[in-house]
Amino acid sequence: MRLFATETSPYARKVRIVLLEKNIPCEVEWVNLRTQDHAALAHNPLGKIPVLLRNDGSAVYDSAVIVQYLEVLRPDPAIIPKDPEARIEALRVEALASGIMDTTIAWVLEQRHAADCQDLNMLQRARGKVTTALAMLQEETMAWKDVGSAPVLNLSQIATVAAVGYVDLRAPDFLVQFPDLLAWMHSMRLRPSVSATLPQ
Ligand SMILES: N[C@@H](CCC(=O)N[C@@H](CS)C(=O)NCC(=O)O)C(=O)O
Repeated sequence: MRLFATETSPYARKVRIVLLEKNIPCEVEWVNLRTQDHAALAHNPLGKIPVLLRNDGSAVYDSAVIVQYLEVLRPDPAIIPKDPEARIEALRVEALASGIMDTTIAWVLEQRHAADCQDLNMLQRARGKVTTALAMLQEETMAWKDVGSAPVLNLSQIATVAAVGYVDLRAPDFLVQFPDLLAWMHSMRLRPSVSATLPQ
């Protein structure tokens, strides 16, 4: 199997952590999204990464679908709870984390416009949404104090690491008001799947 990814994509990082936690061998091909004809385009017409190319040549995307595929491919160790209520809860946290990624990326792209062309309302709304969602993730992490040394991480924790790691990379100011979340992230760096996928 081959994963098309970039080193900074939080969606790809979520998948890379799942692969490491489940010990699934997979080649990673780094893609340059700035080029018109990057390799992932041949497998996803939307040109988005991550894309997982299976050994039979078929492609799986987006990141949430890849995670579900990997859980079916290698059910043990499980990262998604089997209990229906716990499962929905894990998928909700994954969706919250994905929303943080989407909104932070939109904020970053808007910030790249010349100062007099930026949509200040949009920037303010995006910042408000991300910080409210980060406050919710900080609450979640209160119950995850010792997961750094757990046998396996679960999807909620993996998605949280990927989302907060991206905010820390691109908009570290947003995190200043969440010292407990930052401390939790720091403690997670001891975990090999987390340290091996730190965005560069
Ligand atoms: N919902 C998708 C989002 C993937 C996504 O937006 N990836 C970004 C990189 S972080 C991308 O490929 N952007 C290039 C583009 O949109 O053309 C997922 O979860 O995989």
